[in-house]
Amino acid sequence: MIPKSKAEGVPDFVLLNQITENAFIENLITRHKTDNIYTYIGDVVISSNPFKKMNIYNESDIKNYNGRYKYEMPPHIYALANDAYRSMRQNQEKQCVIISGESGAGKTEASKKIMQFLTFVSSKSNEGERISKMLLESNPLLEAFGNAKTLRNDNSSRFGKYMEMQFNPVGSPIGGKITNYLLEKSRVVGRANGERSFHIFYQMLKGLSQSKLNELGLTPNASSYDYLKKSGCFDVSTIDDSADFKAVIKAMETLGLKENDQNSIWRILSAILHIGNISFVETSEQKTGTTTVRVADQKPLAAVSQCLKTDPHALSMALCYRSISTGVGKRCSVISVPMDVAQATFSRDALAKALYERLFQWLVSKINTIINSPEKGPVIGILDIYGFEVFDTNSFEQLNINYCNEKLQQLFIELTLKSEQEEYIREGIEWQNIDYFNNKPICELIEKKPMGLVSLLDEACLIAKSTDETFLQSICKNFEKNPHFQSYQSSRDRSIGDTCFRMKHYAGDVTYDVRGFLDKNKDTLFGDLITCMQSSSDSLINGLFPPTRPEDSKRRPETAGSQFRNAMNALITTLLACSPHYVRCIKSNDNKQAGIIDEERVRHQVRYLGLLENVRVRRAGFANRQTYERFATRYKMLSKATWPTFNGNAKQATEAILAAHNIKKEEYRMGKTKIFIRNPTTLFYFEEKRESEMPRIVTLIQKTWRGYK
Ligand code: AD9
Ligand code: MG
Repeated sequence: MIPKSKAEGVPDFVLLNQITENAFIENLITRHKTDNIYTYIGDVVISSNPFKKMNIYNESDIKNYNGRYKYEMPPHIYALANDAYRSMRQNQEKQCVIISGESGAGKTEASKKIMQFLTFVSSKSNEGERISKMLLESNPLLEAFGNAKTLRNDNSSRFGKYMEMQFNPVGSPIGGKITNYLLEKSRVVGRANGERSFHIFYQMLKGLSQSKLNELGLTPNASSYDYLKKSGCFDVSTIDDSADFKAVIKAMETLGLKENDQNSIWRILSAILHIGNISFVETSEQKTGTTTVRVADQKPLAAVSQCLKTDPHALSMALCYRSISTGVGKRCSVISVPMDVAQATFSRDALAKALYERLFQWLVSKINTIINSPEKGPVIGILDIYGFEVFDTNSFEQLNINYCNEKLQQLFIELTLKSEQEEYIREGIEWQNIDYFNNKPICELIEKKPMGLVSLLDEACLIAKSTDETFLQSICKNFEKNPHFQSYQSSRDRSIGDTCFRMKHYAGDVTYDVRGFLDKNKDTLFGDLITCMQSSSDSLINGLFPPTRPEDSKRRPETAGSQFRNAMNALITTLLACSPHYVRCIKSNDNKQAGIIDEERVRHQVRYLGLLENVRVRRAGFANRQTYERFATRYKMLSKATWPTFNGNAKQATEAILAAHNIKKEEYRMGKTKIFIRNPTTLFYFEEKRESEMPRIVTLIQKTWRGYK
């Protein structure tokens, strides 16, 4: 590691004189203040958000880090990207980069820097460059549709993303695949004051030409649309919507999204804005004495129909009435039941959310068909999710987001704190146990079957009489004794409202309001609206609402909560099949301010991320371990005792190689099946020796071969 002056702190927390929380935080603050935003804990990169442009991401920086060993250069996210790339090529193994941290800590920025590095160093051919461009361009496109300004972050990811970059065996990019996780679609119809809907709405209003806007029945004024007006935030000082719109168009062009598709996209987005302007009024039919609702103003309804290419009368009927089947078999008949204003408004919002969510899914699938490669090869996956978040009011969406963060923390614990220690014990290495907070019980509280929170919510959704309140009663009863769960009844804490429960998450307490939980979990879109969308003459739009397959019509659709739980578990399985690399992002302050690092906020994050425990395990432990077979095979040519032939087993060969190079005993331990190396420098030493010996060995082999002839 490059020695650093004391003024800049130590580049790896393992090098601290004393492993205390104060020393850790002091070092982090010193480094942040001297613009050293990256620091290691062994292989883990700790990144503190500078909230200002840093002059460390230039082409020359990429070149400097390309192919170098970590210890040769100051800490950088490029060094981690370089390690992932090298490991992938060397071992032909899948790699993944797991980026975690709370909302606004810098995950999305980190993921983009990693992609920038990987595409730059790997694109050596025209084809490689073409693929790289497409992979990079998927970012602005998906950010426009999937990110939004929240109170925590001006560019907050409202969906989770796992981007796999595919390479061929020589390390050239051949394609990619994006897996997306639960989009916070409720944002389309409403959000907290001071927040915005998804960027693309504002970009479109600012970026489309006046004639195009006229064609779509739009005005450039965002405040004309109820869905946008609600939260009272239109412009954001750090965002240039017009410039971003241009970037979106460029991305669409690079990815080959045809004008046809682009037009359908603008029409769907415009339709959503018009849908929000539809309101309903009650009308009483004097003859029959029944009360029905009708659309109050035909103008937005006509605009929606025009954009979606559907019949306005059919749309109006689908919004105001609901078809219900009665009877069974031959006696089955369908009756049309009028809705009340609240039901019609609910159903209207469900349509807007469904259109947006399905459009987003279509976009991801479209990008995937464009970038996917049928060729098989090693991949590097980059995980960029929504960070842990707490607002004044937290709902179903926050529960899912925070559950996702719990799962990633659990993975980190499993892989770095728990399994590392367990492996020492299994291999018979002397070890002093290091304690850490394990968040597994919190994950179980949410996901366990059949009595976890998600299952209880599903159960409530199945019972016709259930309400959000009865669901709350049910969880309060079931989790009464759970130390990670609190309600007003169990704690008598008045700060937990009557419609709320509190979870003690690894990253802090969050109070969730259950109002809307059942509806959000059921995620119903009435059949009449689906039929109406299927009748659209636009193939992109009707394609978003495929006919129900006969085998699915009998099954209950999976709830949003279950879907997310299953997707999270599938994600963990995917990540476990890769060699992991970690970036842990720290939010330096809550005001998005450059030059400020808030000690208390940082202390809180250092605690809940378990960073000190990470340093302790790392420092007391061994940086590298590998099986004797792998070590001996890789370095056998570095000792006369083992090259060209050796008669013992792999463990004996390993010992012989270490002895030949006078590696001190405290530098390594011999386990039952693996060698444990304390310092990465020892491994680098062998790697460098191997590299310099290679030409000689190759010549030797070639000579021998000629000899046979
Ligand atoms: V969320 O969970 O999606 O709400 P992220 O993704 O963790 O969150 P993001 O990467 O979007 O946060 O970073 C927030 C803001 O911090 C960015 O918009 C930048 O203004 C700022 N930031 C983050 N990382 C860097 C950096 N390396 N250099 C400069 C940065 N600014
Ligand atoms: Mg993000």
